[in-house]
Amino acid sequence: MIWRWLIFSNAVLWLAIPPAARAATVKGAVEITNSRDEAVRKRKDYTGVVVWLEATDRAAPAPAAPKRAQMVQREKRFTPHVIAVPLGSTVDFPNADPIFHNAFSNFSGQPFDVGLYPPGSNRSWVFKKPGIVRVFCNIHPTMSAIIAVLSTPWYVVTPVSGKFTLDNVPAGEYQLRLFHERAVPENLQALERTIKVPEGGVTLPLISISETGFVPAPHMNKFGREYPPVGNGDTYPGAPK
Ligand SMILES: [Cu+2]
Repeated sequence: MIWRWLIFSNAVLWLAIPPAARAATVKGAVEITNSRDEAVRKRKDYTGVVVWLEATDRAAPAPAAPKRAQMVQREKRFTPHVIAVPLGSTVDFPNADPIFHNAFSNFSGQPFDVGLYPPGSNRSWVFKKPGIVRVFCNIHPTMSAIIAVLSTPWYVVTPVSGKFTLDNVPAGEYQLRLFHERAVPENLQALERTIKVPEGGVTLPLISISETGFVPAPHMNKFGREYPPVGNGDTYPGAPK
């Protein structure tokens, strides 16, 4: 009898919730193909793909509340390498290295420059424009990272497995959007699609992202010039002589 009562009471609760508030779960997975990246080829490392949904059958809802995120600089790397944050969020760039760094971006997403700063200190930036921000260091040409600034509440960055879950998605119609730093824009656009999310949620078919056509290109420093030759790259205050 108890189980019958439980089913009945849960059903009553379910019916008491207005349809728009019955948020569903969207599950899916990405794989990365045609990659020259060793981690992808050898370990099937599908980390760092940004997946997000934009409502298409109603007015866009407010983005998630701005948050404080962190991108640490350690061993001349930005960690995590890819983050996604709601519009208006603050990103800290703590310098955990014994050397100076200078995070900046001069790409179209949102140019910023936190300036040169010493070991053990932090600089922050508030990201007020939605888009993909490509982050570099003005001292070290090999350092790069991605910050996806999103104006939608439904977004995720894939873990190594490539599997993702988007929670609290109200039933409706959405544009599925993707970003992967080693996929050319045409390949990503071809994968974007309209999806219907029913009240019971949905599991999407595998999303296969090809890196075909991707050519790693050197970027300029924040002054729009080439980095000094290797060996002279650490010409910052306090650099070893
Ligand atoms: Cu650096």
